[in-house]
Amino acid sequence: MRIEDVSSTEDSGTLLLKIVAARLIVCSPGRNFVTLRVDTDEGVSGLGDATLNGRELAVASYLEDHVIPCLIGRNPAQTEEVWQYLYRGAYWRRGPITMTAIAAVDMALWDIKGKALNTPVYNLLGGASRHGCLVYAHANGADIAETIDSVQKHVAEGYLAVRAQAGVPGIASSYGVPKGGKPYEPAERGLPSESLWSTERYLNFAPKLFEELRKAAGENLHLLHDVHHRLTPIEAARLGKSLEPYHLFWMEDPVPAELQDGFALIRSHTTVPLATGEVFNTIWDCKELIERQLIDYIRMAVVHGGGITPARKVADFAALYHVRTGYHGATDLSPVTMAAALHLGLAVHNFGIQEHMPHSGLVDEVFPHEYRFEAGYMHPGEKPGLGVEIDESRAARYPYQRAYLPIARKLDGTLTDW
Ligand code: GCO
Ligand code: MG
Repeated sequence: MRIEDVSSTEDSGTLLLKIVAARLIVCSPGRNFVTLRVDTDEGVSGLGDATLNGRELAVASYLEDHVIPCLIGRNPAQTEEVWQYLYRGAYWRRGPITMTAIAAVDMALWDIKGKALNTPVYNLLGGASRHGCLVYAHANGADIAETIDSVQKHVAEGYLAVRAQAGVPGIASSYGVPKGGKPYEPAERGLPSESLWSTERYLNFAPKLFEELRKAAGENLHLLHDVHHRLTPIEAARLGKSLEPYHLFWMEDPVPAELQDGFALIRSHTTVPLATGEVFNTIWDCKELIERQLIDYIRMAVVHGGGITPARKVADFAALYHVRTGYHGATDLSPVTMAAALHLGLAVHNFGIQEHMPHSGLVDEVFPHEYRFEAGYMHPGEKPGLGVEIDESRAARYPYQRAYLPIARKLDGTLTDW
């Protein structure tokens, strides 16, 4: 094979497919999703999620204007080659827009590869290492009593792990708490809404919440909590210590993760397991955290971390350092990402847990899928590829609507991390 033949369809074994078209489906069945569909000359097509909450059209343009023209004629079986072409070949690399766009292509190509070989994607990643992926649900409430009710409701549905968030007394709208009895959904149409934050009130309240939750839920339920990047390292250390008696499964995003030495400070004070990475995009955002064993779970999602190809490598790297996976799975990640995460989670040895915030019935109708929940675990299903389709005529009924995540301010008006 000559060097110039590497990107051609020749010489690549039995899979001689060619990409003949790729296009985007942007829809808003309650919330926005950007989906890439890649078609091949053999009639096999694949789907990839390209949704970046609140910045959807930037990724859509990156794909439409810059990536799709480069895909035509390529062999979709060459997942590694195409990934390197889009990552290295752009010269400008990393960042959420770029990596979400590359992830969409990568997912779609794995989907095609699975369908062409007539096997679910997890078989291409090493095969099943477990019977299902342990998932955690979201329990929210305006106060402790409501949160306990919500946890118990999820336990009754079969969940073995639950993330608990509650309204902080004296703060009008706390992170993770639903408004007006609706399920929690952070993105809102119109301009960004504003919420308030007080570290002092939160730090006084959070241990009481988990003390009551442990009493109500017993010792065996896995309890998780998301701090959503709001503390300084020493504040997070205090929170971690105060939560130790309630043995959380993890404390998530205690601090913004730009200054990663902060995690060393937290670690030196508390044994609460730490999870971070939902806003990361490449291994370079988490290499040090993993290598220095400063975290226990890596949350970088398939969709925002460049796809299945790099996520598999990050998981294998993390395994060397006793770090397990705990992928982001909020409702702003489409069912295509949920499926990709489950295929990967079923296969890698160091799977930890998967976030499961179920999509609305409307979203499930637009994206019919094979994955299923049973008794605390999820399974990606046995259908070849990723096992997710898109009903384009339904999707067309829900056109894109601009939406933003909220912003947060301290009680004196200072802008802070949401
Ligand atoms: C989580 C997340 C979400 C994010 C949301 C942003 O742990 O599920 O923190 O609630 O805020 O995905 O788009
Ligand atoms: Mg989070």
